[in-house]
Amino acid sequence: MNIHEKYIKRCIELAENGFGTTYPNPMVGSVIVYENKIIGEGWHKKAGEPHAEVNAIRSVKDKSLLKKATIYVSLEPCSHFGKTPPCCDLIIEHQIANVVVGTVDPNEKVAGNGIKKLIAAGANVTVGVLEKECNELNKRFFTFHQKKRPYIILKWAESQDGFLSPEKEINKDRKPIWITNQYSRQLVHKWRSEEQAILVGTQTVIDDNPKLNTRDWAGNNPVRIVLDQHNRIAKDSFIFDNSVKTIVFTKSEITFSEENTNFEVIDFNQNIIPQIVTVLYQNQIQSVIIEGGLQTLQSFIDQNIWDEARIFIGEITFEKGTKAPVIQKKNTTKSYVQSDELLNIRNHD
Ligand code: AOF
Ligand code: ZN
Repeated sequence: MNIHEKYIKRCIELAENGFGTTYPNPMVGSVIVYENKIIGEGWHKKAGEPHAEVNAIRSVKDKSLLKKATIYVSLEPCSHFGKTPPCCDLIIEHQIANVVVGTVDPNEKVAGNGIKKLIAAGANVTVGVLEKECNELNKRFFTFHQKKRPYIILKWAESQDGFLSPEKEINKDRKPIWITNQYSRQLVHKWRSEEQAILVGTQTVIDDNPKLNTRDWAGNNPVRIVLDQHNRIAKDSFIFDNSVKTIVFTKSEITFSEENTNFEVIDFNQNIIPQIVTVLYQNQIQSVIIEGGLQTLQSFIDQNIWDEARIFIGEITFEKGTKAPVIQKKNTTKSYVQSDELLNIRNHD
């Protein structure tokens, strides 16, 4: 690891302090170095509040050192007036000699303009240090701006022999059978709290009546997205309990009582998967976790509209039943997290 990488790595560490609080902004960290010593640090804490570079510059005690210093930022300094003024202007105002940038900002309002502005002002600018790591840090923000859709995580649990659920005769009372344990359940609630939306298909709601909230983890509930093409879901299901904002895609006229104010009903199109991701994009939703069932998961896989799959593999065997979704795709990487119970697949398209 060279010197630049060392300090950008520190920027990433600082940026991570903002996990969960910066939305819709990205997590960004910045350090200021003079004669190989860090003289200032900062990170972006919350949208509307100062950006990382501003906090880093403010933290430097002797501002006269800035002219000879290097500012490191995990994301290109912004060039636009958003909720806060451009970071570029502040860097130029303090005449900071060197700027090292992790990765270019995918936001159309910036997208290279920050770098151009700094170069035009005479700064010595280096771009693309630990670029992959800096992109990974804000995978949701990057996907949202580059692909004009949310970052999509598919999640399911399958038996040792590859089934989502056992055959109906075996499971006569149709109660959900737990493939995973209480710890994985808590982990799933943590995952839910990290994404802005959660989506399930009709059959999953009919079979499991899920709450789709984060009751086992301290964190925000994601917006619930439900597919109910033919209005088959009972109105007394938990997902219609008005406790969390819920978006329903349906072809039928669904009416809710006046107290049910937390709903949005959207016309179900023929081309439902692209429609969902467009609607989520229009709602400024940067990420979604999809928790079943088979048809819903497989549709996203078949249309190659997904970014990550998290698959629990239980010890139980079912022998017969509903087969788990299948991912047959070249451009992916597979890794097992904590032994062989959790498989993570990343889609690199
Ligand atoms: C930076 N440093 O720490 C962050 C940046 O509305 P604003 O003013 O907060 O601007 C938000 C946009 O600024 C955001 O979409 C992203 O492009 C950039 N975020 N830029 O120089 C930071 N958080
Ligand atoms: Zn900025």
